[in-house]
Amino acid sequence: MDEKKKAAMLKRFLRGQEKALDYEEQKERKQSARIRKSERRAKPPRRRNWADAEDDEAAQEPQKNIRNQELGKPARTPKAASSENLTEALVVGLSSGRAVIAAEGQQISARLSTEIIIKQQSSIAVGDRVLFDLVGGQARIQQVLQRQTCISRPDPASPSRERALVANIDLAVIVTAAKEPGVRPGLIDRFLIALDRSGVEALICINKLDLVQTAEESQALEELLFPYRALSTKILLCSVHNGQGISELSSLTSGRTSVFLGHSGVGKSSLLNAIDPRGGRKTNHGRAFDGKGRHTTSSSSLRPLPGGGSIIDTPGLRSFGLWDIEAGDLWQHFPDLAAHARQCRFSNCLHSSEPDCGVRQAANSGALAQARYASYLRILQSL
Ligand SMILES: Nc1nc2c(ncn2[C@@H]2O[C@H](COP(=O)(O)OP(=O)(O)OP(=O)(O)O)[C@@H](O)[C@H]2O)c(=O)[nH]1
Ligand SMILES: [Mg+2]
Ligand SMILES: [Zn+2]
Repeated sequence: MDEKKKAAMLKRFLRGQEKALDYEEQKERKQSARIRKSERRAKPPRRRNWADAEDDEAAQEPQKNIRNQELGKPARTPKAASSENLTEALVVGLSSGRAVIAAEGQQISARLSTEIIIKQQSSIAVGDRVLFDLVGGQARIQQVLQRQTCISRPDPASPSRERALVANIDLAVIVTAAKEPGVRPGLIDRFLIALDRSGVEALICINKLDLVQTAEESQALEELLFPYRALSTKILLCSVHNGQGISELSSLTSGRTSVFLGHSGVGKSSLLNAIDPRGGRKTNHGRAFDGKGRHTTSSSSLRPLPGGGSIIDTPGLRSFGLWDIEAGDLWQHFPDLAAHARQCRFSNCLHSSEPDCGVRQAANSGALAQARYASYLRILQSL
């Protein structure tokens, strides 16, 4: 689609949305747009690097990870509003200018304050704890409370802007399917780097194990997973269809806030339905010609689990690029690779073409999995 068509589509979409907003919201939108425009003029675009070419389709959704030390900052400057009128709530869903929040056992739709709207994609995410007040009988979110953890990425439509994916997560379940569409190690590696940087525990969940039927298929899967078995990250083999691994997944997520991440069609919503007795999440079969998903889940949503904790379903990611990571830091997020870095001649070795590189030697001798080293080099090149 050419730029002209895209712009016209966007205009039509925005016009449709505007009609749906009441007068006050329109005023807020216009004000935010003005401020955003002036911000864009003032700020140079941030550095980014694009997704692994191995990842499918558009490779258009780079990810920004917030470092642990940055997580201590509040998502935005607290407002000077009197805290007596403010009530705490949890963001369970988000749409443009609005959030669904859970407070005192109820779910309500709330507007975002102008300040939050301006930076919506970075300042508020599903999983955030917020303070809201009631203005003219309507809930309005005034403040986002300090986050424990946050996984964010650049806005796919405007990559120089940050978009927080989820907040306050204890566990991220990286879901991939043994078949239909198949395991994507490049994506697993990117998720692992991102989660390591954001301080969120990772769990690799290989779903659709029922589709692995021959000894050859089983061996091919084990070979793919072999490098990951050496890492401290837990790997869980699951099948929604025959129940394999479901009770373990249930107990691993129980009492914690977990997010399920992965490509479309790998079975994230199906797994969530399997561990949440209330089920009800929409699922859909993949495309017949390539087994890829149909992007059935269109927005992130959080649901509490009856036994304690909560789970967040997310839309399938096309790709998972990295942003805000220095080339020189990358190897530290590959623990298997880092184990050989001490043998390198240079302390600032990037482990690519430097002489006497311990990591490259380990990959050549088989002490380090070739696939992981190749993945490291691909990501390094993209930085
Ligand atoms: N054979 C098999 N099919 C499964 C399994 N789990 C899920 N599926 C099927 O895979 C398809 C996609 O499942 P979804 O749960 O919609 O996948 P998703 O990851 O939520 O996809 P998006 O919402 O598009 O991101 C559905 O037809 C499911 O029935 C499994 O363990 N085995
Ligand atoms: Mg889904
Ligand atoms: Zn080296």
